[in-house]
Amino acid sequence: VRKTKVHMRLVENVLAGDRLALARLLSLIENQEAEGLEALADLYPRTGNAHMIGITGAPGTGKSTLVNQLVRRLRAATPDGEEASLKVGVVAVDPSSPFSGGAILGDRIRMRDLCGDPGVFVRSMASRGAPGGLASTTGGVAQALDAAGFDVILIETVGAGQAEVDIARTAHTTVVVTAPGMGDEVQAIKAGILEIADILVVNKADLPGTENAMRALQAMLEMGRPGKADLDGEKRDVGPAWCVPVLCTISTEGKGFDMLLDGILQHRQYLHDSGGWGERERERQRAALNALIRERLVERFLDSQPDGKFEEVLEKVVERTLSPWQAARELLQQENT
Ligand SMILES: Nc1nc2c(ncn2[C@@H]2O[C@H](COP(=O)(O)OP(=O)(O)O)[C@@H](O)[C@H]2O)c(=O)[nH]1
Ligand SMILES: [Mg+2]
Repeated sequence: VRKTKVHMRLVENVLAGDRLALARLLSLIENQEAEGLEALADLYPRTGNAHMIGITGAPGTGKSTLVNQLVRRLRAATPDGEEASLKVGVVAVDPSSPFSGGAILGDRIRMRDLCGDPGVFVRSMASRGAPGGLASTTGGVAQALDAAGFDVILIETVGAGQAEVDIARTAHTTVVVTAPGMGDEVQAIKAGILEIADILVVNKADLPGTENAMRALQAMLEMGRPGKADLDGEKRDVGPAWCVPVLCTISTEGKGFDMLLDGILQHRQYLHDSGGWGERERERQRAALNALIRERLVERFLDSQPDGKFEEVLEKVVERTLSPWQAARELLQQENT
C-alpha cells in the first residue's frame, strides 16, 4: 500500500513539472523497478503527443553537438498555432558518448549550455546492463518524457548494433548523421541504417570531402529506393513517397540548421498527411509488445526448467552431440510435459 502511494505521488509531481521527480522516475524506469513501471502505467494514457526523433550515426560524427544545436533551434522556434515554444527532451543512448559516459569534459560543457532552461530535459542512459534491454528502457524513458509534456524528444544512438537500430526504427523521424572522410557512408549501409533514414545529414561540412559524401549518399538512395518509374509502373495506390533529403551541417558553428529543422518539420507534416504517423505508432507498439512478451516468455521458460537442465543441454551443443535446433526442441518439450 505504501509503495502505491509513493508511485502516485511521483506521478503527480511529474505531471506538475517537478524535474527532480522526473529524474527519479527515469532512474526507476531505467532500473526496471516495480515502482517506476507502475508510475509509467499511470502515465501511459497521457503519452502519444511527442514527436520522437532518432539521431543516429557512427561515434564521432557529431551527433551530440548536432543535438545540442537542434535543441536550441527547436526552443527558439514557435510553430504555427502554438503559443509557447516547444519543450524538448533529450535521451542519449551512446555508449561512447561523453554525455552518457561523462568521460569527456567538452561535451559536458556543451550540454551545460542547455541547463537552466526549464523547457529542456537531458537524460543520459547507462547503455550497458540495462535490465529490461536497451530498447525497452529507452522506450520507457521516452514515454515518461512524453507524458511529462515534452513536445519533441530527441534520442541519440550510435547506429551500430541491433538494439540501437531498433531504437531508431521506433522513432517517428530518423536522422542519420555521417561525416566526410570517415567511411561512414559504408558503415551506415553495413548497419542497415540507411534504410531507416528519413533525413540524411553530412555533418562537419567544414571539412573536405563533404560534397563527395553527399553525392555518395544521394547515389545510394537512388539505388536503394524505388524510382519514380517503378512506382508508376506498378500503379501502386500510395500517396506521394517521402523523398529523403541529403543535408549538410556544421554543428560546431550552428550552420545548416534552418534546412535541418525544415526537413524535420516537413517529415512530421508528411507523416500526418500520409497516415504514416499512426502506422509508425502501431509499429512502435507492436515491437515493444513483442519484446516484452519475448522477454517474459524466456524468463518464465528458464524458471520452469529443472536445475542444471539448460546447462546440461548447452554442454551437449558445445560438444557437438546435439544441434542447437535439437537442443531448443528438447528443452521446450520438457517444459510442456
Ligand atoms: N569540424 C567539425 N567538428 C565537429 C562538428 N560537429 C562536431 N564536431 C566535433 O566532433 C567531435 C565529436 O562530436 P560529438 O558530438 O561528441 O560526436 P558523437 O560521438 O557523434 O556524439 C567533437 O570534438 C566535436 O567538437 C562540425 O560540424 N565540424
Ligand atoms: Mg554523442
